[in-house]
Amino acid sequence: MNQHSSDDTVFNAKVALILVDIQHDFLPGGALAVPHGDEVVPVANQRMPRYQLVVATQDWHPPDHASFASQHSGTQVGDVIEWDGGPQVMWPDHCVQNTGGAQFAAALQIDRFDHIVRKGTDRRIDSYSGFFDNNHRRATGLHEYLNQRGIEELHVMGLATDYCVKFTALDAVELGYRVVLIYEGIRGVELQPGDCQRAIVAMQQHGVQLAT
Ligand code: VGL
Ligand code: ZN
Repeated sequence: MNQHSSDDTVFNAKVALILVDIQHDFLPGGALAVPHGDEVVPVANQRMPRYQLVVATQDWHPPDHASFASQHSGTQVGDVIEWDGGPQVMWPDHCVQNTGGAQFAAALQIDRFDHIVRKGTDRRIDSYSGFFDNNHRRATGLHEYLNQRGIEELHVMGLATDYCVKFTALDAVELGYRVVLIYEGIRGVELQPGDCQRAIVAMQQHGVQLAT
């Protein structure tokens, strides 16, 4: 009856939805479980039909990835080491290529994805952002993909607020996109209390808009 309520507005062709790392290992029970991470899945499913372009990022690490504590003797999960010229958080083995943990959440309607960007594939360097590795040396190709399709605005949601969502949104702003964070669709790791709140403030300070 009410076909034009704001809830089911379809955004114009210059707006894309970016779903960040909604994968098994980041859901409760996964290797790097984000508390309440599963709650973003219905939000993503509900939102996808409203966009003409949907892109998902997928953390996709080799088994010996340098972000894994298992690769650095004497380190524990949560430690921060100096690695390749920058700080690197030590994570549990997660999102290993071609394992179940790297798959998208089972309930996620992946048939609605237009494109998937895999990141963190080089063992030597981590890649929180969907656009660049953590040292901004190599691009993933996401910017070119969006650019070729005339995308000017990105609506970002997924996991985790304080890592991959944050760095994807910050890079997007820097690349010139208008960026909107879908608040109900993000959850964070919160290694330190307040990390998620600080991440949201940092994003806002860099020009990310918050959609609640
Ligand atoms: C992520 C830590 C390590 C994320 C990925 O998706 O936020 N966090 N790898
Ligand atoms: Zn990772």
